Amino acid sequence: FPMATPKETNATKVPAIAHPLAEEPSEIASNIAYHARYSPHFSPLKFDPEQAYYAAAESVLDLLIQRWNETYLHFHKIDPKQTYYLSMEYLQGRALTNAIGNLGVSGAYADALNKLGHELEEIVEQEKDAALGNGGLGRLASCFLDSMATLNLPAWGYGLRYRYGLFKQRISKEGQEEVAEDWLEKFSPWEVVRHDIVYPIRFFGHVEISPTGSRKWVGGEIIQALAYDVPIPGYKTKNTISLRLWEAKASAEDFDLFQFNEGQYESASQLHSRAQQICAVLYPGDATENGKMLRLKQQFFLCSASLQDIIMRFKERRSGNMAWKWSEIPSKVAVQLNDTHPTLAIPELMRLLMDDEGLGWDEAWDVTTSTVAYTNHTVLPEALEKWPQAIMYKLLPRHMEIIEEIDKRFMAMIRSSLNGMESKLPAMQILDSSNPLKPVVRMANLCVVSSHTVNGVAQLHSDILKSELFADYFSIWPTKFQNKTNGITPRRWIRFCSPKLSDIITKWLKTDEWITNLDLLSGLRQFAGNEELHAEWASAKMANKHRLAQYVLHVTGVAIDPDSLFDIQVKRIHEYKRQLLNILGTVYRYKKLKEMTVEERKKMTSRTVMIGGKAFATYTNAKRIVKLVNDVGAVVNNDPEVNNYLKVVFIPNYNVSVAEMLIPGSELSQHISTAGMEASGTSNMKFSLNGCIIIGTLDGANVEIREEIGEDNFFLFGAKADEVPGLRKEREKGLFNPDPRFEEAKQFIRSGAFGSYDYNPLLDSLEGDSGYGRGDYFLVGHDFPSYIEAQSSVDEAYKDRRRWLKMSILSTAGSGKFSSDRTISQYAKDIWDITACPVP
Ligand code: B1H
Repeated sequence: FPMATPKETNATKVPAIAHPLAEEPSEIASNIAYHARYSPHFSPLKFDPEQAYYAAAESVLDLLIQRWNETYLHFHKIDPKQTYYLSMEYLQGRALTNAIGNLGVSGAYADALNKLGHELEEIVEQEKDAALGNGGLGRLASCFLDSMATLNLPAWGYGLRYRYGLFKQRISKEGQEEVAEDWLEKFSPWEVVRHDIVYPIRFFGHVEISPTGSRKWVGGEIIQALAYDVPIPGYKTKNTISLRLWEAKASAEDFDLFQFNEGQYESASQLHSRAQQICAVLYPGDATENGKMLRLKQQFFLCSASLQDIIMRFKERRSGNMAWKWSEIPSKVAVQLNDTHPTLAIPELMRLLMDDEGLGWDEAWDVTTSTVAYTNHTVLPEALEKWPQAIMYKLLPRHMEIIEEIDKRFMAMIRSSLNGMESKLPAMQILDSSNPLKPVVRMANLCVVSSHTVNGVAQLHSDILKSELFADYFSIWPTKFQNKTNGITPRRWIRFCSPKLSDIITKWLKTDEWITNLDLLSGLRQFAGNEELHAEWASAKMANKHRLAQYVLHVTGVAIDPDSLFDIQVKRIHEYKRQLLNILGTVYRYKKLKEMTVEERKKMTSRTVMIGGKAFATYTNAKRIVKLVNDVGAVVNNDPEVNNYLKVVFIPNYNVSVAEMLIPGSELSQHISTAGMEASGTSNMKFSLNGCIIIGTLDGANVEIREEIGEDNFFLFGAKADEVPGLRKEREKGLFNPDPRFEEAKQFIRSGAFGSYDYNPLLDSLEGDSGYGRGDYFLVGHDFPSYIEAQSSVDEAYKDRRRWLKMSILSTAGSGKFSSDRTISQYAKDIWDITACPVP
């Protein structure tokens, strides 16, 4: 083990005993040194932080594999009913801190790395985020896995192993630029390839009818799905479950050696490159015909591979028992669809049961509908998937037959048994051929018709599903609809990202059980006015603010003052989330500051406004908003007259790791979507849990957060969901009178105060006739005055330090409901009917 620096010397001194289950620092250090030496990924010439990270991660994987195997042997033996969570997205973020934290070996790892001349804090920074998701929906799936493991539930996640996950965001003079993020550049130490788990996935082809009338899908092309498993350790339990990610491969037989030898290299490996495309990127743009086909291929690839795997496991566990029946599937298997993206699981399960296993329609339908459940995550019309029938016929001819049959039988059922529903049929049908030029399949309708349970992700959202989006279905199947308010894992989102605050909570509650029983946080309420707690709370917050300020300086070059109010809005950039309301309010604040005398200014609360988030690459207005925030920041931060009172920072490349830095240092956070449009939101829960006060609308989970923490501890403004349609109508009739402050803010931007970029198209979307994307569809103008007033109340409240600290403590104290442990327990009981299966 050649040496080059003093750090390396330390590593070389440690004997490589490598007991794989070591949990003592010196043994762990040996294991890390062992991996640094014998893992073939790096030359053994150096032991720099990067190599130390990989070696440490591999040594953690040793610990996990042991638990993983025990978990699966145990599940195999007990054969409990098991849940399979199907999702096109997982936003896992980094794994090292989480893994050693859940295993309870963080301290031992810090010591071990010290012995090797490294700091744990520096080592964990080496890891790239696994960003196989876009935003809230993907992060929810990851929080759910953490809770399933922690609750010892027999469950698996299924997803795709994208080569390139969510893009990296760079900010230039032009605004946002997207760069491919190579999370697998070196390799990921957290995945294990399962060379023996491979399934064939067919695309295109045709349906063949046998003389007996049975149907079979044949021909087309076949791509292989290869399993990669990522271990998901539970907190303080042996149970370690699996996130199985599929990769697409062509087989060797599909490589045409003859053509290759003829020099036709591209056509020789055609299927190989087509296979490679499937998992190349997360959510490729679907504006083009090619893009649509690829996205649909991805969806089917996930569904088919996962269901073949599920059925294989079901059969495997029944081997030796000749008397088993297919009708037992629903008592052993629950499949949860994370939005409509994996809808094809429904016709694929039907196909596998009928065409491969020989079941009749009725039996296959009973099994399918008793197995599959669907979660809806949005009511935005543009996000409700509608696939052109023409593309579906081409790619999945047998599945289209099955979907047609489901649709036909559903309509017949309505016609024969339910009077007065006829008129509703066109909207309820799965196949929508109302536009003969472009008939489509409505995936949400297929899900509702074929699932035993449909749920929304916050109470308000679930109510909207019942009263609007799925009202007709609700009238015939009232018991099918449920609410499961989202949650977040307290491990990642407070215990590991804010250890100082966590220690204080443990000290005052005299137990750390709150980490797995978050309702215990309510025990902090009795101390909300306690001065000693206030001092400790304030000091932890201040330390987190300092850490955040350093980070901001590092990534943006802007120095921010930890004594100012840290006001944060981070989430995907979207017009309905109304970052534009935030920045218009900030522009208004800036203008007022400019107009003040020095004396007046001195009375103002100093603020640092931070906004971060990625805009979809082709979403023009979202990109204009990113540019505007950056332009406003450039002017305000360099204005010596006011920059002690206001800074505006765009946080680049917002992702899970950045969130873990921002949220603990936040004091005010903005969740200000137009009421009725944000299904739930989950960052609101993370901020609140970390003692951050919310300014927000009555939308999504905000409603429930406000209920839990008390209305005095929440800065509310804006129209309510049931007022929104009326307000849009009024506007249509020309009855809307804009507040002069709103006009002033827009005019200030139009005047060129923030540079010469043409912001008129963006601001014009807030004016004129109503309609989606114009006429201020998102009601920024309507809510602006109440927003500005709520912000003034924030300024006043922040001046009263004791009041603010009390609100902060009460926010944390009231966040118990929003643990994903609570959410997952409810899914397990009310939808999946599964129970814990702890490894002894
Ligand atoms: C949510 C999505 C989504 N809802 C389409 N819908 C996508 C839709 O790639 N696509 O095509 C990707 C994602 N994401 C979010 O889900 C909601 O907006 C949040 O309010 C909610 O908290 C989150 C989790 O339920």
